[in-house]
Amino acid sequence: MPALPSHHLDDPLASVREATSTMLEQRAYGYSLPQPFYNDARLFALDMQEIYAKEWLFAGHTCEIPSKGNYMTLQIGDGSVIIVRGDKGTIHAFHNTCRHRGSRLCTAERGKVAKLVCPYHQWTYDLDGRLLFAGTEMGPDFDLSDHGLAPVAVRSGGGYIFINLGDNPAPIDDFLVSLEHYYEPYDMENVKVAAESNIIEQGNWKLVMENNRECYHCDASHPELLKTLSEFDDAEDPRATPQYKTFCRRKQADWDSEHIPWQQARFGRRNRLARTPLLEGAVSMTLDGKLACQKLMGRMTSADMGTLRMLHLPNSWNHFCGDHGVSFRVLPISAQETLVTTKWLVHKDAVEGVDYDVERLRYVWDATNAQDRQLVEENQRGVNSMAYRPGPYSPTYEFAVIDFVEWYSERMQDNLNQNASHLH
Ligand code: 3BY
Ligand code: FES
Ligand code: FE
Repeated sequence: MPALPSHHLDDPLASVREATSTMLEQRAYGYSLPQPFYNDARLFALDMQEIYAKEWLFAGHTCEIPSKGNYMTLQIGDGSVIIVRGDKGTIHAFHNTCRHRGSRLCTAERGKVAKLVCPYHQWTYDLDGRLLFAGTEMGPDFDLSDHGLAPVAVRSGGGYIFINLGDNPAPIDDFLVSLEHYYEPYDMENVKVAAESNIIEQGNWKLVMENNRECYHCDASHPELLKTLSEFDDAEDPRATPQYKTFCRRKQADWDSEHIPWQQARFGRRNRLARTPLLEGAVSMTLDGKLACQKLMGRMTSADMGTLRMLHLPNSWNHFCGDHGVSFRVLPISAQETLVTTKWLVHKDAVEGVDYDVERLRYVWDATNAQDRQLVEENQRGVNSMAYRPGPYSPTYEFAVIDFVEWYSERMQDNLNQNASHLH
């Protein structure tokens, strides 16, 4: 049998890396990606290695693990990750795999524990990942300190928890400082998740993100959302009319008087923060534009806060009104399956049935998610056609999709090159 070139033995994805790098070099700016980026299982494996295992990911909110021992888990590709609150409020993250024979430690999506105890043979870890106990049968040379849980980098800001599975995470500090600033009015330690939805869309995660980055499709597909949301992202939008700009300036002056941040902040193409007005007369993303929750968030004194939009590539977008916030988290499952988790947040003292009605709170984004899911799934089915070719994005309606594809291509290419320089 002829020997395989050695690099193929080391790395089953070696040929995919080369092909992907070449496709990215040759791709046309402003066009959708070549077909394998959306439907190929090997390219999906590369996405998981080079993007999801190396870039900062939005994982969840600090309010979901309010006190010591509270944990949550999430699935990133083949691996599960535990995020747990330890001593003095510190947040730790670990790969959810026991150092004995690899069993998953935490099997639930969330819970509260005193210690992390493996369900298989009861090896017991402290909340900071140190192995405390492994029975009496591991032999004389066994050293507990060699068998702590594998850590995952974790940072938080403005109530948002981010994790990074890589060995060498890029700095994220500037963005976290900004998150603190923009979310300060919401007092994110005193909010709660009032509702959550988990949808599995039959589409590649990049189609999910691309769909979110444009409102070209909104007019035809999102009647509920467009009752309150302007198709213009903000006053800088190329389509913003003079009237809209004047309207923005009036709102911005109101927000300034309350010290509510609204200015657009960007961190490369990865993050964007900006507060933009809702349609005139609307104060919340509901069908009638009236409040969904009577108790406002944080230190808000007026409901008329527009929406604070927060983007985090590769996997989150967010809208925060004065009375409630909505966060979205995108986790790929396979080349053509993606989990989209939506969480509706309100003041932690808001009372269900008194201050808010869950059905009303979630109505608009449930409807919008269902519509987007259909769009993404039809996009995927069409992209799978033998006749699919990359198509042009609109420079005025889809500039943010271009930004996403540019971010993705650059991160993929950079991370591939870093691997190459490690190997040689
Ligand atoms: O999430 C947003 O901001 C909207 C909803 C639909 C399209 N997108 C730009
Ligand atoms: Fe965890 Fe054995 S696999 S204790
Ligand atoms: Fe949409």
